[in-house]
Amino acid sequence: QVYAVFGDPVEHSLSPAMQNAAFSALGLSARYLAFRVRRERLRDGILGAEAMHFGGLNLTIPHKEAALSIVEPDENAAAMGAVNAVAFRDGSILGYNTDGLGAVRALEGAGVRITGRRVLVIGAGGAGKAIARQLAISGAEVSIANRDRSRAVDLAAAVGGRGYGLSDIAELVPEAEVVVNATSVGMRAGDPRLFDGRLLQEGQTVFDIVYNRETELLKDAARAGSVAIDGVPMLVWQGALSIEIWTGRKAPVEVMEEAVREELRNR
Ligand code: SKM
Repeated sequence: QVYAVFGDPVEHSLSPAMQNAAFSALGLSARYLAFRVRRERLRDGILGAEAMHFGGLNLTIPHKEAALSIVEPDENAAAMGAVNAVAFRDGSILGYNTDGLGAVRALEGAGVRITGRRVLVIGAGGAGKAIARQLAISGAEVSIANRDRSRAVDLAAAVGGRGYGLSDIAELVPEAEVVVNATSVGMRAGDPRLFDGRLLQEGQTVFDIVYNRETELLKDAARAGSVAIDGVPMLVWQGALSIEIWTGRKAPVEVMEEAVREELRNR
């Protein structure tokens, strides 16, 4: 059985290393590959994969939103406006979003209780949308801060939270119990800080979706004595939930996390 991630660019994807490790651990004879699929060929790619009886797909940048009009999204993916997992079932092409739940599982895995917690999500793009919605479903009190304030306000209205601009961040951070960076700020060395690290306090949890390096935000969090969670567990959990959708098997998350960290060390 063949599985794949479609993206453009896609060379950076850690999914092949992670998912192939998972399939081996599960004893499945399956292969997971990365394909560069151009934006305008997404439909061809998905239909081709279906024609060739692929087991399933993940979608990453820039395909998650466009896929909504190609596959049948479930309610969750439709509400998040993004599909990152595709399954082929009895002639139907089904779309799911495992990013939001992946983030929640990452937090829970680190021992963070979500229900009733004040959570600040920074960023209202694709990841921010999925994470904010899933946190709200899990019972968090969600605030969203975004450079374009109107996007934060729209997302907050959709999930039942509050929306702010980035200028409010200095007041929001100290009040939050959990701070989530759902932007790509920090992916590149030399990126500016999202906010002054001295605003963080002991007892807070900081979750940064960036997984390729230790960001300034995570360093600030460690200095402040708060719990710091990088983006690897979310990547692992979105992949694990994808495997569960495709195969009905429980995914070996520890093996997957080790495969991702090993791959990152070798890059
Ligand atoms: O949502 C995930 C996607 O399923 C796979 C991925 C990757 O391979 O880099 C990243 C995220 O967008």
